[in-house]
Amino acid sequence: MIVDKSFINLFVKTTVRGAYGASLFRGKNDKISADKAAVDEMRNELNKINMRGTIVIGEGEMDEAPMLYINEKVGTNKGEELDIAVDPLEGTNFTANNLPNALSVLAVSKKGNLLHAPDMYMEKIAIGKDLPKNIIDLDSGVKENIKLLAEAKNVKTNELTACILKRPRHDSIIKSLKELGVKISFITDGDVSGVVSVAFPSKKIDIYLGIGGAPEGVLAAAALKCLDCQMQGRLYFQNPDEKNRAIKLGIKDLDKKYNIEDMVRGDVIFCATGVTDGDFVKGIKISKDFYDSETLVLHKSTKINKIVKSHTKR
Ligand code: VTB
Repeated sequence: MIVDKSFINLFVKTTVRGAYGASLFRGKNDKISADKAAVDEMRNELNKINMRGTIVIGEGEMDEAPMLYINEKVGTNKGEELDIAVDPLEGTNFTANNLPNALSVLAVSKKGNLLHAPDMYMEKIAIGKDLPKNIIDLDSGVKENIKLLAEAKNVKTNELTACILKRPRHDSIIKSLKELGVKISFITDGDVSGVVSVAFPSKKIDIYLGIGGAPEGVLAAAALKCLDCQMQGRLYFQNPDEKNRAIKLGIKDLDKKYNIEDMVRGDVIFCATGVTDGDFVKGIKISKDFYDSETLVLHKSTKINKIVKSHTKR
């Protein structure tokens, strides 16, 4: 992927505009309008960029999403062929209720390099950087993973903290964590942010565990790739129909455990702009004529890892 700073900035602008659009609906109890505003803004920006882009993770399949649907072409149709994963509003509930951690998120790679994850669940496990390779494995079970992580960090299991989405489907994971005395940091939504928190020691999250959206899994994998962390994901099917959908989307091995390299090959850019204030970035601040934004920007090959602030005319 041929990338320079000004090219990356075009994608930053895309999530900034997405976040700004959604921010107009904070606390209005209207998830649909908030999401639509983010989608409209993001699509408008993407279509200004000189690229031959394809949405590979988006708002849904063509028949169910009018915009930013899977396989939609974006950009000016000049330039490099790129694959784009978007979650224009990650945390529609957060936005509707004006709660922390709503983000507008995007990842970009060379064509063919992002897993085309269907819109269904994925089991996820993720840990931070500088740890022995392959110590986590979805098949090892929670207790084994925690014990190996504690050993690698040279701490007791009750000194570790796990982040997990608060859902009844996670009861058995939670039980195992409690038996080992692991501290639990629950989130109510937004597992892109949850997974990415393993990368930043200041967040004090040693491991992310649990089942969330597969598209969100690929976006988080893009971020963790830039931050040299480890993650594994596996599609989690709720019924035979979901299996058929995955097969139709070209997935051959339904039980495959995807490591980061299997979800995101080669170079990748990741941008996440705050809609509401959150763990990584502040939300959009609107004044009379301007708005301020904060975006977490990551780029694998140039090791960019920074918060970009903008002050833009409305
Ligand atoms: C997941 C998670 C997302 O919504 O998709 C979740 O990955 C939906 O899960 O980050 P449930 O079906 O259990 O509600 C988010 O939390 C927000 O989009």
